[in-house]
Amino acid sequence: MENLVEIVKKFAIEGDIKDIKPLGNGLINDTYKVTTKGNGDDYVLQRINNAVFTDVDLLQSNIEAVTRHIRKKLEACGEKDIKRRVLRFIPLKSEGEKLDVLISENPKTYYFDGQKYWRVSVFIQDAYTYETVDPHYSEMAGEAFGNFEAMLADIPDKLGETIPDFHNMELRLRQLVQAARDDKAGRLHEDDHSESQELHKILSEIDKYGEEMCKAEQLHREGKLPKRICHCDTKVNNMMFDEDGNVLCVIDLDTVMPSFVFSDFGDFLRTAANPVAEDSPELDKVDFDMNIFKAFSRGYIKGTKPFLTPIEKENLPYAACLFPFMQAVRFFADYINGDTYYKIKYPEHNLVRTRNQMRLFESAMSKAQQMKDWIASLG
Ligand code: GN1
Ligand code: MG
Repeated sequence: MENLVEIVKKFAIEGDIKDIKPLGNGLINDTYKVTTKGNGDDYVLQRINNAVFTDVDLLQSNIEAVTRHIRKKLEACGEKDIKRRVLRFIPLKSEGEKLDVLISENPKTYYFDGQKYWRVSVFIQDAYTYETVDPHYSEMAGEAFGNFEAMLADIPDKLGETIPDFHNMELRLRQLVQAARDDKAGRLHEDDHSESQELHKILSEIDKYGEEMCKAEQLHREGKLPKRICHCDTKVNNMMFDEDGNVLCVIDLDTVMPSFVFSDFGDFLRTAANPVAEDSPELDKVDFDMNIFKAFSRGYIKGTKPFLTPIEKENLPYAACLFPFMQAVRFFADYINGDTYYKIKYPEHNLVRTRNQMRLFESAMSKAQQMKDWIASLG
């Protein structure tokens, strides 16, 4: 805690720190809430996982460009509650003597303590995130993520890929093949036959659908599918709602980068349409909920009306299948690699997640035709 206080003090925050406590349940970064004394703003402190985001400078300049652009748009349409509608990152304190910091228009919004990278943003007051949503909230979230993409369609800055080829299915499959070849943790060749048999079964199941799931890369190569600025981590809990249930803003902007629209559409449904958490071992409860799909797609198509092409639209059902599949491949590769990427709470955690996501994928695939009919009916 002492150490964290010292870190927060490097940033130009207002008010005195009262306490700092862990916040949220992200799988990559470490997040804390910084409460200040009195009525002023509270803050969010995050340690940026630079094993995952290796170019922190690029990461923060993407985020600054995105929040600046959205803030401008909101101001232009007379938004009164800007503070709760877009994240604001706090620059480092200028230490008086550092001329380059003083004259720079865009002072740095991250701090490197010699080992770790940190950043601070304003905590959004009276905002709520949810782990599950009903169809009504899903429709609003769909429109809000659609609007988010629409707002960023004319961003003047060129954003880089903070994780190159982040949602490239071909790459994710190659990484799984490599993991299986290396079998670093020895999990594919365990003495326990029933476990290694299960792992091989999952591998062959993934192999069966691999090519079909790489349709996006294929369409892109044929020049039929553009990359646009997307959020790329549209988990349900990355959207904030106000006390009356209205959408406030989108958070967790680390992965905002050029991608296919399938990323945002598919990843939201991966978490929202599954009645249980992505790491639930209760496989019989895993199901792809069509009511959530219908509501979310209605909202999303409304929000993306200004730009969505027919090819993008007709492939939204594919996106809904792709994301549980891709996540299964990523969790499984991490399991085989010996759990080096995602935080885990117990040794089989990544395997449990893999089973869950494969089950969700199968459920979504079984509803693909229903999804297509629904999307076509939305006109
Ligand atoms: C990670 O950090 P968090 O929990 O928001 C991951 C996402 C996965 C998700 C699975 C940079 O997101 O891509 O979908 O876990 N983020 C990164 O829960 O890999
Ligand atoms: Mg998150």
